[in-house]
Amino acid sequence: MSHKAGFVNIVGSPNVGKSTLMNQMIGEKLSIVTSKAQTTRHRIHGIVNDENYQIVFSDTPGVVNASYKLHEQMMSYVESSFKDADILLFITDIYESEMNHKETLERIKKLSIPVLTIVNKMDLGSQEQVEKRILYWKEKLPNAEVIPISALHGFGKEWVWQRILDLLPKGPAYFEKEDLSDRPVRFFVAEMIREKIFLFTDKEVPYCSQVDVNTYEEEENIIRIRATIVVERDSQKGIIIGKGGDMLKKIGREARKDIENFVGKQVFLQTFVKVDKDWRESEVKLKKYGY
Ligand SMILES: Nc1nc2c(ncn2[C@@H]2O[C@H](COP(=O)(O)OP(=O)(O)O)[C@@H](O)[C@H]2O)c(=O)[nH]1
Ligand SMILES: [Mg+2]
Repeated sequence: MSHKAGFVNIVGSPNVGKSTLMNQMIGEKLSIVTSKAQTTRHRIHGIVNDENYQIVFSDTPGVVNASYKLHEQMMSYVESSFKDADILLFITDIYESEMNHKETLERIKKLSIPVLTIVNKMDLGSQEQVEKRILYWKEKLPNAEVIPISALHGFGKEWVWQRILDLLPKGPAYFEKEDLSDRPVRFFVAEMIREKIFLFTDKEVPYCSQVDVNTYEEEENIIRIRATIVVERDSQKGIIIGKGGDMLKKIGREARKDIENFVGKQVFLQTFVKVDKDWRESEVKLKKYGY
């Protein structure tokens, strides 16, 4: 059998389970997952290697109508994801009755590559409910194959996997076969801290936060990391720090556990908080923070 390789790109509305599915497919937590919409801000590649194939998954931010500069940047990642896909996984869930973002739907209709419509969170619905969604999407996107799954529980994963392998184009690998991602460890460290901010704080705070890894020093038995949480206002800084520093300690403690799991080594994590007024609105600042 000749070698297969290709880009499998995941798109869909916010909160339908794109990151959960990507983590399931690569068997490693690369993309952060929370119950809040718009957790994912970048395109994140996760690579699965086998002797006979290489699949480059890419998770994207949910499609939204852009209301500020960071959104525009996030949507451009989604756009690029349409362009280089060999297979598109369009994810929806049993609750999404209609696609809010019409342009994305139109865009998918015009694609000439294979599209799989994945109806996620089937564990939360009755069989009737799931069947209704399947019929709906078959009608909306007649060229796409519809697959019901539960990404959280791994149900239907093998089906998706088999279809991807069937549809993957023949070709040589794009990345080294040892690679798991094209992103450096520092990126994932920042993402794991950002996930805790999403989990533990509310309202606008997570959306106005950004994490910068300032130093990452690997010693024989320990990795020393200094990271700065950047927010937009003093009031948000107060919330991130919390009473007597409690919140910042909690974010740091929980993030450190995840980072230690990820790097397989003891970690010493120091976190700081800084205000950078309206960073989400400034092109220069977005660039500086890696968007
Ligand atoms: N019950 C259930 N929850 C799920 C499933 N897939 C994802 N979720 C949850 O839905 C929320 C959003 O998931 P996430 O992967 O971050 O969605 P994304 O915004 O599309 O990347 C999280 O709380 C997940 O745990 C599923 O199959 N069943
Ligand atoms: Mg996500």
